[in-house]
Amino acid sequence: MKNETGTFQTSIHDEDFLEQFSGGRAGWEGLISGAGRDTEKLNGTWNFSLDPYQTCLRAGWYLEASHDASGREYPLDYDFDQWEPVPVPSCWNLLKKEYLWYEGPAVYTRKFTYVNRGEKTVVLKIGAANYDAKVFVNQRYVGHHRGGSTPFCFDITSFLGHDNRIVIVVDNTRNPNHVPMTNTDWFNYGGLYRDVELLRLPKVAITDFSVALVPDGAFDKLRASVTLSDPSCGGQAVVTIAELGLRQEIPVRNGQGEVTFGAKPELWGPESPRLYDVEVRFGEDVVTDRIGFREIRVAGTEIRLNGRAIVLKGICIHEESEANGKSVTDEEIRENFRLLKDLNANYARLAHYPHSENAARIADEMGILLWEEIPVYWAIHFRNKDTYADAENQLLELIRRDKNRASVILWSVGNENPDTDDRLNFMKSLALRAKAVDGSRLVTAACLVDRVNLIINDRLADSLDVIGINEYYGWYEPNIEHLQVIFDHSKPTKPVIISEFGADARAGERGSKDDLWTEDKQLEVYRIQTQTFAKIPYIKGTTPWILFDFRCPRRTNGFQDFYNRKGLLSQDKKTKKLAYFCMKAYYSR
Ligand code: GCB
Repeated sequence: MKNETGTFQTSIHDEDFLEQFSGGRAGWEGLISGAGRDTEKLNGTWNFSLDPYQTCLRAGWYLEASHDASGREYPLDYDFDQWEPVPVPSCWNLLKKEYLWYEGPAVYTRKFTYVNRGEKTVVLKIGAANYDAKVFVNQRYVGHHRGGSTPFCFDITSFLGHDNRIVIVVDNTRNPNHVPMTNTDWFNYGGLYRDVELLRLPKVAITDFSVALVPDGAFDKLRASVTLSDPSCGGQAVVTIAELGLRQEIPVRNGQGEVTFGAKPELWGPESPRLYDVEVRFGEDVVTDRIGFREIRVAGTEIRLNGRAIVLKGICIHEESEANGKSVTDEEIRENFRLLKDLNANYARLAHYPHSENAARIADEMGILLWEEIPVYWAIHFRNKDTYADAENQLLELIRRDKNRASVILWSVGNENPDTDDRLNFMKSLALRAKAVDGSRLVTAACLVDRVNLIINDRLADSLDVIGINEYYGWYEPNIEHLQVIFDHSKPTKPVIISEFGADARAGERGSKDDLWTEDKQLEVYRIQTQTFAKIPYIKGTTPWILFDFRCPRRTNGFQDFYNRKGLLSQDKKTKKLAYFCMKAYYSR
């Protein structure tokens, strides 16, 4: 470490200080399944400080060097234990009024004791940190992660003692090379906003596994796969599904194993979200999960769930609550899904980035189908290879995390990106990658229409199973009759989902159907949009934008007041706008 001396002069004259933290990047391959493991949460009270000038990293605060080489006590600019106590998980923006708009680095630290209980490996797992996180344990740099919504792991076994200090520098600075880049239509919450936990693992651990129905239309086979922490390891893993009377060996070679075997589970679906207790063992290690078995395929312009054509009656949802920002509670997730069910819907688009892992777990239980997405949003630095690597890593982390969730039927590789060659290459590669690693789901993206020629014509569609279309006819696009023209001009050979449409209305604002920002105008847009969709046979799903109003720095007029007002409900979810009832009636058909 360059900063080891911790002197004033070395730190103020060194503008290359970040180089020392460029190694040790955590990625999807290091992500370890916590399924059913007895994990130890490091949630709770941490000490916290904003650090806008990155002084923790520049001056090496994490080294906790209180004396210089001559033994003199050094005048330190920090005092970890006196810093403000904050809850983890949480978003710092909502902890204090003056933190609301803060974007930049901030430092979290806490102490914890560790006593070995016979495990060989201890892994630190962080559910999400927006956007960049650098981790230090006991004065040593462990590694970093980038990407604001997916989990990551570090093996910290060799860093631990009995008494430990952890320091995590989280930085939510928006950056043109990031995924997403600087401009989005949502609030840039910062912080350690999901669980931080320790996993205790035996010498050889199951790092990843999946058990899924073989998608061949027969509904009589399962495929189980397993990956071990030691790539040289072989032997037999065992998958057990007691309720099906099944115990199946998985031959493992070079740390990997896969087997297909006969089984006739009750199928998972919105009407009967049947989940089975599944256990996978290898040697001393065991993971357990509640897994549903279902098949999702497309046939022509149909989407078929368990062999039957299905219409996806959905709604878009941002991961946000008024009180907790992105650090949503399970109860808040359940509340959203209850509202969705009240709308007669069966499906949600979790926009525009991976939501909490618990969202898909709860959807599994409640029988809700999901579209999950990575934040390849609007303009991205599509030529930049490093940006691609970041996007692909986020995609693979998401797939690895949620691949055992029956509710997840669609992976979306992005939203509303311009149809350029660079974007096509970038997103096509993501779509192919998603298909290659997960053959049991469909791949999609929220595309734009060709608004000049009024036709669905995105070149990315060739690489997708389902075409998502965002359109705002009647709102951004004034002539709502163009919608019908677009559908008449288009002859898609794949299912189309209207992944967004809508209009802003401040709850309680009334007027005529032509008055912007009123519930009446929003209702009118919904009325015409839904009437138009009803006549188009290839539209197999809709997710209006959006369930409830959400914070957005771009929205500054008096009706908006820094909220996007396209919600069917107000931001506190207490007021249902008129359009809510229109959508509810449409979905009851
Ligand atoms: C879109 C974006 C979404 C925005 C929405 C809007 O097309 O995908 O993120 O919030 O429009 O309200 O403009």
